[in-house]
Amino acid sequence: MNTGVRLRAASAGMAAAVLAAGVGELAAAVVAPASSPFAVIGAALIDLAPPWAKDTAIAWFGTADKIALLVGIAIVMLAVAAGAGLLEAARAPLGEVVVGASAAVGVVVAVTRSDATGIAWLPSALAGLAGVIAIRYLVRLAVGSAPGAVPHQPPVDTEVPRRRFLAWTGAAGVVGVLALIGGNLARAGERAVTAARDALGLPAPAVKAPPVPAGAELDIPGLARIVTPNDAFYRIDTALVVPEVDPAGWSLRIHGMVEREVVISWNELVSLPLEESYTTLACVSNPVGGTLIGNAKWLGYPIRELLARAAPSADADMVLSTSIDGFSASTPLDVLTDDRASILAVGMNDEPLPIEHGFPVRMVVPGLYGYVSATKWVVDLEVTRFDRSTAYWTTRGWSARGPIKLQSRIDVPRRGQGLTAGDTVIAGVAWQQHVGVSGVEVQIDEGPWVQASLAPAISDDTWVQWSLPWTATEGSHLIRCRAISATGEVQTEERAAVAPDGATGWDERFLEVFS
Ligand SMILES: Nc1nc2c(c(=O)[nH]1)N[C@H]1C(S)=C(S)[C@@H](COP(=O)(O)O)O[C@H]1N2
Ligand SMILES: [Mo]
Repeated sequence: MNTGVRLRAASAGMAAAVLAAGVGELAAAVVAPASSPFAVIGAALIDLAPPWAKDTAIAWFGTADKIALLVGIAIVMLAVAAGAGLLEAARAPLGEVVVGASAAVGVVVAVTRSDATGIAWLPSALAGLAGVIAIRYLVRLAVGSAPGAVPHQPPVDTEVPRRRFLAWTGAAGVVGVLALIGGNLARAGERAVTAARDALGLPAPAVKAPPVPAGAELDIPGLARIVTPNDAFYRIDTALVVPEVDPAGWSLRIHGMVEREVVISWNELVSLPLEESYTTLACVSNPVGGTLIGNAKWLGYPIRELLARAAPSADADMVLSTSIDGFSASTPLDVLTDDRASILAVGMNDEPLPIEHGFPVRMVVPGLYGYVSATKWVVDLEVTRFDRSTAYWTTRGWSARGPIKLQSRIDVPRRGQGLTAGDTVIAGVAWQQHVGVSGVEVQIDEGPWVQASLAPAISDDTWVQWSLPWTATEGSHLIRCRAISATGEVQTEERAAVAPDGATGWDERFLEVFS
């Protein structure tokens, strides 16, 4: 094969793959969004990824980790497709076999997902069909022989077949891209759930949260707001395609080591006396100084009350909560039955839960990292024991229990903000949910620790803002902070990685102050 033929064969393979991906995405949009080939392959990769891969993905891409994964899958797919094109040109139908086998992997993964519907196989199967036909036809054009001829005959490299090749390959690519775009715009189910959410009024709370205390919001530019707006709230989950749960069809089953099983529907849940509470959620993958933390006013019903209906047996010590997409979390039973505001939440900052934050129902538990407590799109609570059952991240190297560690963060001054000498303010947030923070200290240029002033906290279940006036002098400076908990614990200097149970260490900023 000469270079021209090789290039065309590889392009033919890639065009066939783009067409196949488009067909798969479009089919999925109509019949089963969560079963699109990209969604299922991505979901399987997320599930198979070792713990360090999750760390690295979040460390590199933060909350854009999902886009990074999809781009990665696309690159690998194009590379495989180019190879399949070459293979098809050299020895048909080997390229078709590669495309067909890739689609078959998609089908198998799609039907084995926990949220698979009866037609979960269809998008990948149609994608495979389109891919096989396209690569067969396009590669034949690429090697310059007419369709129907044997492709590895000596190429007849003339102008007319080349034009025909370019036209067909271009068309396949363009149609594929349009189908990809169309499929993603036309997620029928996602639109239906959005409409269902828009149509819902938020039920009135029976117990309102006390107002945010005066002075809790320091209003310093650059400092995280005391209540995080929904659209700025961090999002972390394993769901490449957001689960679509219609409240009308939602129910939660409480079972396992209980006296009686309890099933509760959406209508029953929202007719119960709902309570408001402020709770700061934090991700175990939040590095020191990181932003995978947010504070909201939640509206929900105490899980304690629902568990009481089911009557857990005395030797149970854990509740395994499971989401519709198969994610699960292990929460100590006593944390769900003591007097804290562990709730099945339906509202977030006076709105129904945003779809990506768990609509229609999620768990919110003060004091524990999200991976062991904050199950979104929750549908099942199994009362069990830590020695009998294991949650999603526990099987991937994370700790079975995840109490939030004492932490503090410097928000301002920001590095590289172009600070000039003179009076300024150092400010940030500190937290140890359900324990509370009693103080924050700041150290400048390795000097003595100075007490910052602490704004009033909303409650022990939320973070708190702190600030310290500072007269900045020209030159480089190193600023550190550490929190002191309500029980007198001083935030440790010792650096720990996020895995297996949360980062520790002091947040620090190197700053350049200009004249
Ligand atoms: N269904 C489901 N719920 C989930 C997760 C998930 O992957 N799937 N991730 C958990 C983790 S690790 C965190 S930190 C919180 C984040 O909640 P948020 O996205 O609303 O901020 O959700 C938790 N609930
Ligand atoms: Mo998390």
